[in-house]
Amino acid sequence: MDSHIKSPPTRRLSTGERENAIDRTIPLFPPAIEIDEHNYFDNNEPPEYLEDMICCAQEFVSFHENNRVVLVTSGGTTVPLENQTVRFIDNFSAGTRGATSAEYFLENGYAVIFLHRQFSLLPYSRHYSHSTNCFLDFMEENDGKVLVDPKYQQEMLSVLRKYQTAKDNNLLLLLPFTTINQYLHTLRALSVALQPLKSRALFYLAAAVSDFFVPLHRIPEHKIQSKAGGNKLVMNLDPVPKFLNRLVDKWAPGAMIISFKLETDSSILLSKAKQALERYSHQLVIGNLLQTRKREVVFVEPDAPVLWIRLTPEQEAAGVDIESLIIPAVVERHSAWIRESDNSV
Ligand code: PAZ
Repeated sequence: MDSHIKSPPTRRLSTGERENAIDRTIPLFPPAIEIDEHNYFDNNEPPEYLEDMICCAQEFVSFHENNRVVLVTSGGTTVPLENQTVRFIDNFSAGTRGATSAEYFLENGYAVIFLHRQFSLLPYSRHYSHSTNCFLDFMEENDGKVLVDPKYQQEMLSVLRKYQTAKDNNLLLLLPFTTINQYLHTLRALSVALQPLKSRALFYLAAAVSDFFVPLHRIPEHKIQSKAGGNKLVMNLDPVPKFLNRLVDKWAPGAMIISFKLETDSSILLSKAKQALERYSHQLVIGNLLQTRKREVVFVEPDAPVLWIRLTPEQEAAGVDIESLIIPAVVERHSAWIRESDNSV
């Protein structure tokens, strides 16, 4: 063999074969430090509406100054490829986990700030929205009037009452995001707004947040044009800084923080969840697999054995939400967190 011919690189790069289409050997990004925070937030402008959102959040927090407040993040962030956005990168999350969890937090006496992807599922209305649950299928015409079909009356009445209680008591604040940049600016601002609540603030970070993005200075203003000859579009994405440790140490000191870890490969779920806990030193990572997320999750927390929470086949068949098991377990831990914080003052 000619000694000048180099052997092929061992790193798996895109070769056109399905299993090699994406290089997954990306090293772990280090957690963000102060300079990363400045770089990101100084160079990626806040959304225009941010000040209004902060005012709403501050009012909500003052109204609930003696209550527990949970910030639930829900749905997926987008990565725009153009400033006047026609195309963007998205992910699968519909917001089911977040919207369902918010309902159980409300049932457990929490006030909820629901930071969600615009047009994703919302607490209560999720029961009657989108293509699988179209609200029109729950209605019937009777003597020229539109009524709820009697077979859905009881269930809808129960959802309606909970929804109205949340509204009448100012227990639910809905704040939308679409892009990763809007999400990060809003998360940081809300964390600061929640600081007065100290340990009574809970962060339940269920949103599916992009790992890569196009920084503002590289986003083209207008729609990317395809040229004759079918040239390829090559994307150059930067890693999104890992701000969870900034949230834990600087943005929300004293609050209890729960993150989610999603994987598709069951053999790495636990190790990735443990790694996240070690790196960010927060209180709980809830691991879940894409394929089984509606029926099982795993709690990974410091100084405790891992805890699997699973629906039984009977519960699954009866349509029980796994969040009805997750949230009481979270509330128990948050109560302990508040007690410990009170004792250490
Ligand atoms: O929105 P959904 O109910 O379809 O999915 C929820 C989820 C899988 C996005 C959530 O449980 C989760 O794991 N969020 C964190 C995702 C991540 O690791 O970035």
